[in-house]
Amino acid sequence: MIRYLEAGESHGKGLVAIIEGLPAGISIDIAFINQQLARRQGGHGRGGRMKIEKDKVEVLTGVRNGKTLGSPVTLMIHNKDWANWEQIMAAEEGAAIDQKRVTLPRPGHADLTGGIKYGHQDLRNILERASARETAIRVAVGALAQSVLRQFGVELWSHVVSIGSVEALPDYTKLNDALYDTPVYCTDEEAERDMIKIIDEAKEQGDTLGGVAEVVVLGLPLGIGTYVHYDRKLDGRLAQAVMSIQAFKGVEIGMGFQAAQVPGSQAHDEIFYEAGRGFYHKTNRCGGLEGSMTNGEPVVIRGAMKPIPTLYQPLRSADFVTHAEGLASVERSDACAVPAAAIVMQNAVAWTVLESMLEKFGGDNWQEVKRNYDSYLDAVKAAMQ
Ligand code: EPS
Repeated sequence: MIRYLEAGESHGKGLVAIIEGLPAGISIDIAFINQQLARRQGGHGRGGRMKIEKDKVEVLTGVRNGKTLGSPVTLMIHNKDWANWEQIMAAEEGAAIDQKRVTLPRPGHADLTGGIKYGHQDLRNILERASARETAIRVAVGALAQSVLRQFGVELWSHVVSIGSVEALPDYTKLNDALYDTPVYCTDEEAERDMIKIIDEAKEQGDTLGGVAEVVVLGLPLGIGTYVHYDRKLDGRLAQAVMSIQAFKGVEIGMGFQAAQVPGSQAHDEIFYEAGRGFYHKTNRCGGLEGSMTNGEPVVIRGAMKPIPTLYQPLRSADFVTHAEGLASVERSDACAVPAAAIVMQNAVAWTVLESMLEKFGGDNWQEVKRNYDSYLDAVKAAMQ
């Protein structure tokens, strides 16, 4: 029911998205979108590009006087770095095309396979689109989704649960705005100190670090998603959303992989009933999803990010054109982007949740959606009695 297409190169003019299917009359919080964009740029371990950019969204179409019109919404983020790349990245034919040519593919990046598959001689044509710069526009789209979800009373939070070998003991009472003023968006102060230390060490050695981020979705009613068909299962959709973020190699919901190691008696959430309250659980091992549907508990999802493949101390590679031995290309990189990736994940999850919400409660305008939503909540309440 809602969909979007986004485009843009890392050093091109900017990144754009066209979102289609949003009901009319939804309040759009542009300041909130910009806040999410600023958080994506943050985190200890970010590199030089973030000193150049100050990402701000421009709403080109589909919103008037703070509210959606029901027509496609177009978002744009301008790349400030474009000023330094205008000739090299120009759409027109030009002499600057061979400046900044890339021929030494980075192990772990899209460079080599992309070059062969798309038939390019200059691997810049691959890295420009494969770059994690693209996540800026995904955050803008997801932040718009978050601003809609807040009107349903749904909130999302993200935090870092590990970086390299340092694991945090999460404190869920610290999931609030103040967390994003801290260096690594981690709720465990002792782990935070160790994380900063290993990021600094990795940076000194020209190396990079990955980690695990977690997103918590609060306030979702039960019954979002469905068990009936593979492509509408919410857990499957969430996994796709997370795995499509650059450098993500794993995803877990609730206990995740740990559930595979314990007997069934320790893997499930027993059901209780109390008059007035209805059915409830005392645990949330399933991460708020049973039968691919929300069960009314917080949705908890984790994503594992591998270390960024652009290393200042480059790995061995072979030249794409001459086949000569060499070291992988490096222009600029981040020693660690896990805090930023947590924000990307939060917004990727938000879009997918909104998609499933509007599939169930959709309408042409917000009043219609809200009526559908409220009457469903009444029906759920009645079914609990
Ligand atoms: C990024 C922008 C990129 C990198 C980084 C993330 O900008 P540039 O290529 O100009 O330095 O800083 O992406 C990667 C290291 C990568 O391998 O994709 C951003 O906006 O998040």
